[in-house]
Amino acid sequence: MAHYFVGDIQGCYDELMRLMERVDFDPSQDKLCPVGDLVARGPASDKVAKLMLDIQDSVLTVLGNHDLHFLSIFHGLFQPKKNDKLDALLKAPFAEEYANWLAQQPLIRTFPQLNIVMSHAGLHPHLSLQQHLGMSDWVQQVLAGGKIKPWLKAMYGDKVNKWRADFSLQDKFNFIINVTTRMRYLKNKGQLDFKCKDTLAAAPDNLTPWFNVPRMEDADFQIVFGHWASLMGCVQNQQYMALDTGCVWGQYMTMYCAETATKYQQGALF
Ligand SMILES: [Mn+2]
Repeated sequence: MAHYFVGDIQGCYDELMRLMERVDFDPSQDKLCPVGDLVARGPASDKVAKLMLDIQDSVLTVLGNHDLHFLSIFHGLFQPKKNDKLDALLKAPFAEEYANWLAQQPLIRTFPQLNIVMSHAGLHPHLSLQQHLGMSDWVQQVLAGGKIKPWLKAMYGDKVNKWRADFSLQDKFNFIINVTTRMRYLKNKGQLDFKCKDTLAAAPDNLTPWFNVPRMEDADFQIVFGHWASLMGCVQNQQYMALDTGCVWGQYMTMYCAETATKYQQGALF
């Protein structure tokens, strides 16, 4: 039995299948742990969604920004854009089942036996794991509770960029979602920057990648995350494991077996 963490899939079904074949993935024993952004932009979001439903007892995922965006479109808050390439999934007979399954998924998952915490974008260095989990557990209950439309509708925007003790409920909801699904760079007081997606070398001086800001908490777990394709896996160490290697942008998909610390790559060049 092994846990296979995998970077942003974004509808890249073929690469995912080839990786699962390479590791001889066995849904009766193994766990597939995608870092979120399962669908959107890639060629076969419908096939990825169907696969997740088919093997859902073996899937441990977290929500990414594109997953939340799919839920917003599914619930009628936005029209899908052409480049989202979500039409086939939205028209599929299992679209509602998929949306319901997705709405049950958490923003953060912990794997105590592996000493791993997984979040699509990461964890804010100024907050403890317990603070993160308190908020993300609550958001999971809200999303799974059925009345998600007003929360999703008020989720969009860049206003909530910094932790405050006196948050309204909606601001708390937006903050933890911004941290766990959108964060890349932080400004010097820990405010989230929502614009810069650059490589570390190209970033302006006033921005620091969230994982280079010292963590407030003296934690010994590894954070597994995706979301940041331009990192191209350059941050893979005992503390931080960045798995988005831009498969949907013509690069490759990365799978990481935690038990053996082995990485597998699949894409145009492999
Ligand atoms: Mn993302």
